[in-house]
Amino acid sequence: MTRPSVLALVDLKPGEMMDRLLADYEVLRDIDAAADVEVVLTAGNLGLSGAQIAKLPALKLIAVNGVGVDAVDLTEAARRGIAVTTTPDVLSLAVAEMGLGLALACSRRIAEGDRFVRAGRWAGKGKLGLGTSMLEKRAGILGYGRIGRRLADLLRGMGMEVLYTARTEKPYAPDTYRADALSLARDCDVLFVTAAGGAQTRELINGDVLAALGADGIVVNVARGSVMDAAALAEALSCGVIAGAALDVFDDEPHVPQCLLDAPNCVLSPHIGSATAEARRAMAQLVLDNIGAHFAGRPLPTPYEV
Ligand code: 8YV
Repeated sequence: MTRPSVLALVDLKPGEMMDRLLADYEVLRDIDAAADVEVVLTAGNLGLSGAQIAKLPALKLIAVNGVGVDAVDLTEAARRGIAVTTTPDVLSLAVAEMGLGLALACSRRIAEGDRFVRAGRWAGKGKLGLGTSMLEKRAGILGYGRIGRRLADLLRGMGMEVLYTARTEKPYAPDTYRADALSLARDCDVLFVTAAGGAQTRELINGDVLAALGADGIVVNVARGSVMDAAALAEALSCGVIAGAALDVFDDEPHVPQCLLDAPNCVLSPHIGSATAEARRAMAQLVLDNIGAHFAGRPLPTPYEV
């Protein structure tokens, strides 16, 4: 019996989840040799462009291993009647946890302290400056979706006052609403970016927002690099407009702009927000469930709906 074909632009992790894909499907890797393929597997930060969709005339399903669809040409997918699925909820805790870890790494100088010890500066009687206590500060969440709310739960549970901004105020939210990024930044000390990427949020964190965050403020981005004006951020760090930044995502990954590599008090990580064995296994399971449902003619478990 011939197995259905899937074009995999990325691997599922851990390896045994990829083995399951390979066991059930004919896995193709070359988009230029996949004209008959109905399903493509891609990542949130990789997506599928209009030019790629045009190479796949038989395409019926874009299965995203992630929650971001900003890199998928949704207009073209809708025009062609191509379904898009994502992996919501199962990665929220991992990404929220990463935001928390990055904020602590920056405010408590953990990453800097690691470099300090390894460089022999502790042994050489050097001094690492004082950190600040994040948990005694107010948190601001920009983007109050699944990940933002999960992060808010963690921060509130640790005793922080939490404020948020989103397109609209959420009824029954346990946290305090601010109408926009500027007023949120003005009223918080640690600003967490969890908003979806795309045109609507492009460079929402600009020089004005960073100035409003203030000289003791820290910004943490676990969402998309596009939400941040990287040049304005580097400038704000260099001039002491804000105290620090911790970034897991960048505009042109895996390339990190030199200005951020050079910026002081800037903790960098290689887009690993959802990269826990637990989250990635659950994400892969949802991908397999969606692909399986497509070929069985069943409703897709987690379709992305605009
Ligand atoms: C992943 C992401 O790094 O969910 C997203 O949109 O960017 C991340 O969770 C990516 O999708 C890798 O699979």
